Amino acid sequence: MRRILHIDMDAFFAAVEQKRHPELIGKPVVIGGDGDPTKRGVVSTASYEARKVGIHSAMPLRTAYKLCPDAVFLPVDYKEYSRVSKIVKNILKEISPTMEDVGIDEAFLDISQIEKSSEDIANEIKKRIKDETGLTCSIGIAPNKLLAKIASDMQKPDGLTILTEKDIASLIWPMPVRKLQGVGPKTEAHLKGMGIETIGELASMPVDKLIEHFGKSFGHYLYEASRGIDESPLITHWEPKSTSREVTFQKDTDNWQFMAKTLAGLSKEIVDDMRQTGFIGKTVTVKVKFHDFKVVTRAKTLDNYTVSLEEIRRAAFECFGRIELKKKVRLIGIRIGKLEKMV
Ligand code: TTP
Ligand code: MG
Repeated sequence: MRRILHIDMDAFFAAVEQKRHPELIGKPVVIGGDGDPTKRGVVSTASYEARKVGIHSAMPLRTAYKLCPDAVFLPVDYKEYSRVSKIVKNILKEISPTMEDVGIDEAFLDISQIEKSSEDIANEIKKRIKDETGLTCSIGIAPNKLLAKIASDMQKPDGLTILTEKDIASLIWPMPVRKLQGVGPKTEAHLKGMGIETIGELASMPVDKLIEHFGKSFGHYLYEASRGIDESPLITHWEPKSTSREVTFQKDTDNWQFMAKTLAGLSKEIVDDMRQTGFIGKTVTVKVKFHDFKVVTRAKTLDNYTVSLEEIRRAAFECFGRIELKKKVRLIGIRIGKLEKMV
């Protein structure tokens, strides 16, 4: 039985600021733009005190200012948040080397092999993070990534939620469909049109019907996800049998054609590279890092090993198409995994 842990730091940017400026503890703190709420820009995050009056991520700073003129507004200091993030990731890697880094304040950890209870492992992580950074986090533990991520969000802040398959009907099914990874506003609206609002209602749909509405791949995904089924592996960055290329844009972009052109270029580079070194590969992974450093990856396993530019590019675009581009993009990358030496 797999045991997957998902960890997400609480009000991350705001908590880091409150830690280094203790006079801000207990106060409404809003992080965003260059910290001037009269200028354009959006809220990156807000302390829980500021959330009480309705301030949230992505809200214009000016709106936040209207809601709470007394809040402390601070600029985003990615350098400091990345420094703290590294400390957290190093603690996690010491607990288990199988870690998937999902962004500045999030990660998955495979703890299946550790001979301690889930609760003990979570408490050890919480204590070490608290000791070394002064911050709190929320942890979810479940048989797979899909459920672990939902679990970590269930009792924020400083939460610990352990889910088993038995909890799916009672705890997951009453939740809105949006809680499922990959279900964004568009899918939510489409499902609503079909009379489906909760994960349980989604689970009552026959797979054929979902495929009819959402295509084979996503329809099948929804069918399984609504049942809490997810066999996706952790994508660790030290996988030796892979090759990757990525590009950080000079300016964050929402230009689809520009991103597509970049992805096509990266596919070509990676295929040239594989041909030169004599490798063939079977899985294609596309990674997108958004302006807020959140990372989304989508992978496709091909039916056969290949070094065909056309097959690899097609798979890359299929993966790219499954990523919801609702925020500006900072980086795009491609990786070919399961490499084999050509004989
Ligand atoms: P989140 O984990 O989504 O938010 P959070 O850690 O601030 O709060 P929570 O306790 O609910 O987890 O995002 C992590 C950091 O990423 C957040 O502190 C700031 C940044 N971020 C943005 O810059 N813009 C955004 O729209 C979001 C959602 C996050
Ligand atoms: Mg967080």
